[in-house]
Amino acid sequence: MKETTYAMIKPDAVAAGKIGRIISRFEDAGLCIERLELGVLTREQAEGNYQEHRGKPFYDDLIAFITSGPVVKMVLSGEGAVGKCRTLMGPTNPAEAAPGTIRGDFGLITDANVIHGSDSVESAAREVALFFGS
Ligand code: IDP
Ligand code: MG
Repeated sequence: MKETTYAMIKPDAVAAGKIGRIISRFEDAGLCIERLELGVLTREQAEGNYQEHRGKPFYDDLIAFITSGPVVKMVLSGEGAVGKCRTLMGPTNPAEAAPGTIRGDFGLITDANVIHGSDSVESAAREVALFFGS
């Protein structure tokens, strides 16, 4: 089924100059880039994106990190786009991410793990609205 998802290149990967190579992974996999924007998240956007993690030990560091510099916000579409994007990303901890995944190739630690992607169709709709409006 054709789906829409939200993905975001995090400040570590933008600072490391990996934007083009990461976007290529999505394009090479056949996902269509519907929206694309570089910018620094507001605190409200960061908290909205990570509301499920509020109160966890890493939450304050996560909000500080994700607002620490520019990110690349993207809306991607295609067959099974939500799961496809997550597969291309690899697991949350880059140390456990296989070579060939974005986190496996460009990341080292969970705190700065290169890329965000919506985890469900419902999260995707919420995150697209949060960052691009509905
Ligand atoms: P995901 O990004 O793979 O969906 P989530 O569990 O939703 O992973 O966590 C959101 C983000 O919070 C992660 O991408 C990572 O940046 C950060 N994070 C998650 N767990 C930890 C942790 O145990 N320590 C530090 N940061 C974490
Ligand atoms: Mg998540």
